[in-house]
Amino acid sequence: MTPRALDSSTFTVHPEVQEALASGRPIVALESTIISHGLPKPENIRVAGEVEDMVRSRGAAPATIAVLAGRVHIGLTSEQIEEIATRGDVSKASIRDLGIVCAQSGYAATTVAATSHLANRAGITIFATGGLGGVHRQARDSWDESADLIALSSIPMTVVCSGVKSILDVRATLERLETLNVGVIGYGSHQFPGFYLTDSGHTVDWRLDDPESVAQVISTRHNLGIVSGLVVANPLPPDQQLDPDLHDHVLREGLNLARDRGITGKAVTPFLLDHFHRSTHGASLIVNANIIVRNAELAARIAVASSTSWASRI
Ligand code: PSU
Ligand code: MN
Repeated sequence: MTPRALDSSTFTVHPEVQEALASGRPIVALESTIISHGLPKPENIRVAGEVEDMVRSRGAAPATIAVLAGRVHIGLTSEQIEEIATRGDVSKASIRDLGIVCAQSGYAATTVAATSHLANRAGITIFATGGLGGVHRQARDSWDESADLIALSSIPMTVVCSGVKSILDVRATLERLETLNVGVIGYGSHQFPGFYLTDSGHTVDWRLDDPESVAQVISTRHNLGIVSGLVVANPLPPDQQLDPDLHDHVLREGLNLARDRGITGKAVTPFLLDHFHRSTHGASLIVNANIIVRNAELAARIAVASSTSWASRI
């Protein structure tokens, strides 16, 4: 599935990922913005490691993606994960930033959009994260809509996530996903998850209940020549979600603070996530970490089911 050979002056593929690509073994791409900008230190290093361990324990190779000293790394060593988690000069890169960061030998963590682009470039088709970017509240005035959405309209990536962060306008985001031809599947539920919360209050048309069914949809989309992405929305079990009252209170507070302090653009998401982590005294952090690890587990199971069904056809 590799579109064209990767240019070795730009890309470094970790040996574990290289071996998996060569032998058709399952791989799960992982983004790095959640490490550098989404989670506080030092928990970010721990969570990034747990996520990779989970992927391996389910039989797939983890490929955390980031830009280090101008090179795109598909798969990181634990030292490189630590670098992304701790350096002060790691920028948050969407697709449009990649060319600049690489040409200037910079360091960047990749968003869902940039990770999807790079994973696809490397021939990886399944990706796990916490929450997708989306349409921000008041987007009618600010025009703030994540490039994640438009990226997924033209990249055939399956993204396992727990919906979009509750800080966003969920209804508008679902509308945009429809407009942009991005498939949305509820995993084990017709309710679209609300990231920290099990249920965003919005429903989705399609529900699948096991990794094999998702793998079948992925291969059928491929046969149909559909080149847009597929979102697999994986809700937390209700007993693992953040307390909904606490959530609503902290969210209102955070949105007001962001407005009062004039926080805009790509700083909005990290600001609100940080506010959540501080104001819930770490409760949201535990939930956030759990979300990412669970999504990595499901993505690995889908990747394994996909490679098994491909193999059985040869
Ligand atoms: N969801 C999280 N934490 C994050 C992000 C999403 O729970 O850090 C990151 C992802 O990398 C996503 C990006 O792609 O935020 C979206 O940012 P923006 O809204 O600026 O496009
Ligand atoms: Mn934005």
